[in-house]
Amino acid sequence: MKKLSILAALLAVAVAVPLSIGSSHREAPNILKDPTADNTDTYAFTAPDAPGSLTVVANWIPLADPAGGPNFYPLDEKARYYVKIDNTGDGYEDVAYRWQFKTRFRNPNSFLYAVPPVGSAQDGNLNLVQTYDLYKEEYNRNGKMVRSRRIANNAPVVPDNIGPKTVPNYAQVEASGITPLRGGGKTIVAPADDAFFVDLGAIFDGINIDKPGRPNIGLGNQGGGKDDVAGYNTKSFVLQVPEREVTRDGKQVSDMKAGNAVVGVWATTERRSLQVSGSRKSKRSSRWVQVSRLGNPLINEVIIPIGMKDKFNRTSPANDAKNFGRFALNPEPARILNALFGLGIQENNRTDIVQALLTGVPGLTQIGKKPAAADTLKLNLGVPPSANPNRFGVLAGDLAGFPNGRRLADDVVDAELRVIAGALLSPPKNIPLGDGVDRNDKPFRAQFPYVAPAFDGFNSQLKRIEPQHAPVPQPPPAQLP
Ligand SMILES: [Ca+2]
Ligand SMILES: [Ca+2]
Ligand SMILES: [Ca+2]
Repeated sequence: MKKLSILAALLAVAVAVPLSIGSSHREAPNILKDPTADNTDTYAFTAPDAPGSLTVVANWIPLADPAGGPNFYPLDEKARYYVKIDNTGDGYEDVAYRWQFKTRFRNPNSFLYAVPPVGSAQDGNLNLVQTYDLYKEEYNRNGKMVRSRRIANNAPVVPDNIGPKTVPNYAQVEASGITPLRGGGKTIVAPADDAFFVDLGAIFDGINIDKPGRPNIGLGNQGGGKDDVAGYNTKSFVLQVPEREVTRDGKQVSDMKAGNAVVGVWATTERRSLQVSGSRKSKRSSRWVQVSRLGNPLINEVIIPIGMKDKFNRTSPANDAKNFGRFALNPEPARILNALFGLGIQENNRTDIVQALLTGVPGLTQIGKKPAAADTLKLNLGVPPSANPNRFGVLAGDLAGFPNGRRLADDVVDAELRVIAGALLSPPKNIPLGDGVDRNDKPFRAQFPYVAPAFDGFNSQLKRIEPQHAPVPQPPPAQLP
């Protein structure tokens, strides 16, 4: 048992080392220098309280320390933030939602983000004010934009959660940022607890992992890990729209076998190709280029080699088969695991991985008859939400979870480790891999916006580490004359 546990832990090391901290937090050489444009995770699901709607959570800005004042974490008005949807299976977007931000300071002479108290997302006491317009773009089969419609204008970004003195009722402020959309549905852009959970420290310190009090950490289903993303915030864009807004025929989905049932979802960021920080002149003189993208979790982390990661971020899912198919078909993690431990994991022709993540599972997440192998998060909108969600999703027979879309609570680290080990092969090779962290540090919400509320700066526990050095000797107190 112990031997297996250490083995599993080492496996986790080998697979998870390239994933930095989070599912796509700072994963590639260029984007790690550009946190406001960095997609960290994308989720797509049918929310139990919103049947008939697609719900997407797309997160940007990794590892935001809740106490990171005085400016905290504004989004970049010089970037374009997208959620994209492919409903034809070619890997090109047919529908795209684009958020465009504006930033201003009410009082440039103050250092404060806000003057207490702040009671809403539009409160006049906020010094740093961000708003956005949201556009819905539609594309034809040739990839040409045929329609762009503004479905929200001048909507407020929910301010960062400074602390109880500045924002005494944060839930009220957050709720005031929920914005209804023309055409139906709603959106919010708000700081939130980062929904991704992973024990990175234990994975890096793999050899030392069986220490007293934290046994079996590598065995996935036995807990004992510590969530290294716990206590951090991110920026969540939550979008909920009627299915008819995103399906290929513009109609609601009748059931999971319907021809319009599956959509592929991913998020991207674009910047001007020649952009100098602070320069206004360059704004009109260069075209928009994609600098980040994220569909399935961990693809650019563990499947794409380091020399190709920036290319992955700037290319379209439509070209994934040509650009990166060989890396999914012959995944490096399988080779590493075998070289180190001789586990006999199938290294080549891993059509099971290509199908689960790229072409889709026939009858569940495949779009159309001949889908492209594209890294989009494929969701069958006809599958009703599960009454008893399982963190392993489809691997555990829960068809409403990953890789049929991705719910906030799905344990994608454990699920993908097990898929790489062979859980979807026939016959399946079942190795109970995992990082020992089974759930997020905060409970998710049953209602929009579903993510857990942002940690506040004043009460942040991130830096509460007892000093380990001896106290500095102090001179005797001075006597007042
Ligand atoms: Ca398409
Ligand atoms: Ca969290
Ligand atoms: Ca886990």
